[in-house]
Amino acid sequence: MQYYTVVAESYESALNKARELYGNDIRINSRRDYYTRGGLFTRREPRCEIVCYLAEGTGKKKKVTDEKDMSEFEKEARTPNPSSLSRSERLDTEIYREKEMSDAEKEARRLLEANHITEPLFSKLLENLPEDKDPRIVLPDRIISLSGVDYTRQVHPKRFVVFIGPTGSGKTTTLAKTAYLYAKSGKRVAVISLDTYRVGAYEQIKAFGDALSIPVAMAGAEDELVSAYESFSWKDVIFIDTMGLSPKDQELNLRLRALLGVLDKDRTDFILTVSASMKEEDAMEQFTSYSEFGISSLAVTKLDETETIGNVLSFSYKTSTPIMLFTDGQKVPDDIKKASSALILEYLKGFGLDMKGYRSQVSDIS
Ligand SMILES: Nc1nc2c(ncn2[C@@H]2O[C@H](COP(=O)(O)OP(=O)(O)O)[C@@H](O)[C@H]2O)c(=O)[nH]1
Ligand SMILES: [Mg+2]
Repeated sequence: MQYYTVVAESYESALNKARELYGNDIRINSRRDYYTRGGLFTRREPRCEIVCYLAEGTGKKKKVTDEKDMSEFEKEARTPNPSSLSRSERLDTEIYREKEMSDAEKEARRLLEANHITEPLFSKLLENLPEDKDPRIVLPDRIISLSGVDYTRQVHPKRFVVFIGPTGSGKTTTLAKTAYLYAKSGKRVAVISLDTYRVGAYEQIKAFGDALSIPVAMAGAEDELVSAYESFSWKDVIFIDTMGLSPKDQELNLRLRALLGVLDKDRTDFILTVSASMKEEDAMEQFTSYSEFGISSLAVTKLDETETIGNVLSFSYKTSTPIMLFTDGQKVPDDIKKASSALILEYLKGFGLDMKGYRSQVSDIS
């Protein structure tokens, strides 16, 4: 008689797997429950091994359907007695084991999920993962090498820096913080706001400008934009605030496109502001609707409202758009940081950067 061995996480899943592989006429000869050995990164896990055979020619061949009560099936399956299995029959056993994931990969997946890292970055980070190395050491390195940080624009912004993105994502606040960051580093900066439509928009940007001693001009039409930036001809960088595209107001969108069309593309950077707590589908939708402008980099806002930044890193990777800035609060001009590898590492959760946990693991081995 041909015997089959199936190993799975529980008796039920082993039985289901056996039925899936060998059909519903399978009978169970023996069952063994045990735990896997715990590893450096993993807990012990339950396993159930069943040895089964096909009830052929017994005359009792009976179809067992999925609906049939499991315990009845098991009772019936307990013939013949497990001890009657001879040594040669055991050797004849065909062994099926679900492909076991290495401890390192399991831990790596757990870490990536806990940090909300999504595809395609998720799979990329797991590619050829070494089984004998701690994923908490391997992964941060990989995350950093796959994360795009826009160091160039941080230091050498183009003449026009336009902030685009949905209403409420933090464009105006982030623009004011960024303008101040450059002013502090010795650049001569000015602000032009194209948001002449929203109530209170002028007051908001003017208040920031006054508080930070940065000149602010408003421009609602192309000629006004041209004369505004000409009046700032002696400035190094001109930051341009926009009102965001509206899914409902096509006329407004046309006007924004016409206004931005005035700027010399080669001398303009378009920064898309996305809030860190935004859902990935929404961020993708925004990215697509603004893609015609040629998005240069991302300003990720409201980091203070999220626990992890995996979604942001995944979005940046998926859209091949580097991150330039992070903001983590409403305070202008303080709550802004230039993106960097060090900052990304700081926001990763549960890696070897949790030094206390890491040290105790190390002392366990030595
Ligand atoms: N918690 C938090 N709030 C922010 C941050 N950046 C902006 N905000 C707030 O988000 C709201 C919308 O910001 P605003 O700059 O007017 O967005 P805009 O419509 O895109 O110009 C304001 O209440 C800001 O104070 C941030 O980093 N953290
Ligand atoms: Mg605004």
